[in-house]
Amino acid sequence: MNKERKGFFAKLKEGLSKTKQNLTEQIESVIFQYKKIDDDFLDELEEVLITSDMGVETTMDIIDYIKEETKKRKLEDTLEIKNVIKEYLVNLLEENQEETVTDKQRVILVVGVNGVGKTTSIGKIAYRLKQSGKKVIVAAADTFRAAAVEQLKEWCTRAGVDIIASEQGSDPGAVVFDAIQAAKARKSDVLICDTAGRLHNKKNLMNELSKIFKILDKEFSEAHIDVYLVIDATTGQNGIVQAKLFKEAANINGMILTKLDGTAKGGIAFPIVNELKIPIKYVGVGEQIDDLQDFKAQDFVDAIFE
Ligand SMILES: Nc1nc2c(ncn2[C@@H]2O[C@H](COP(=O)(O)OP(=O)(O)O)[C@@H](O)[C@H]2O)c(=O)[nH]1
Ligand SMILES: [Mg+2]
Repeated sequence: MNKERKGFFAKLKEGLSKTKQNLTEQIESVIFQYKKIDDDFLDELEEVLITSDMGVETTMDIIDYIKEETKKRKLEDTLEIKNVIKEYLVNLLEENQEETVTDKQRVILVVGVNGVGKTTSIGKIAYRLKQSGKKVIVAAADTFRAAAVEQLKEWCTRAGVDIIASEQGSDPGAVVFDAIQAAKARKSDVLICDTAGRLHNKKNLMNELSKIFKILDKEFSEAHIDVYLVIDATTGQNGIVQAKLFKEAANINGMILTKLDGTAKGGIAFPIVNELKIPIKYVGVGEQIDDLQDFKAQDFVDAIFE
């Protein structure tokens, strides 16, 4: 690891220290309690995983994998199981993980319920893209609250990128329309759209998002469009419920997991990816502009398990 990587990893590890306590230390206590890999050990491990944030489905998958690998590799000692679990989790998180490589202009539509960290994450992404030499425009399509536009403006000033905004209560679709025209005229590399997180019900959500998608389709069909869902790690299992709802309402192809700093619930990343089959693209590890990292499966698992 180079120095910068190391700094990122240290930050991630520090943020995930409570998750480590919650998950790894419990797993280790079962491993030390039992010496041999047998049914009693597996039952106990299953219980620990379920009561952590893994959830039933993912726990069953992990236990099945352990059983298979134990047989295949003729494992006997429980001490070997931690690495088997890590291996399973890295593979799980790496599935569908693909970097976006495109020559087209890009659009990132950021969705998620109120308070999860959409606006903050947009500020951080805008900053990162700008730092890497990209021309970025941000669309303030959360027109529901006046404060939302002000907050986004502040982030854009800090990041040094342009923002397209309208007054509170205006049509989010109109803002996106204007932003698309600006993106074309100014030849931006990436247009990032903020959205309101009004999640009364699925129909409502679909209506609001589908308007934006129609405009993108019609006005900017030449662009590469990503839809990233922001999930607040501190909400634990509820994050999975939100993610499922959004997946039904929109073509989500990436997730941003925020507030990993200081929560014990970072393990939620595993069942979310397992149940939704959507890759995590970024993780939020604090409130500062540089507190957003590319998601790296191996680093994430190492930070929790080492
Ligand atoms: N500790 C921490 N706080 C965060 C993170 N991301 C966002 N927040 C905070 O979460 C709150 C809501 O964020 P905001 O971006 O306004 O959420 P939005 O309603 O989805 O746009 C703010 O106080 C942010 O500072 C993160 O990664 N770590
Ligand atoms: Mg917001």
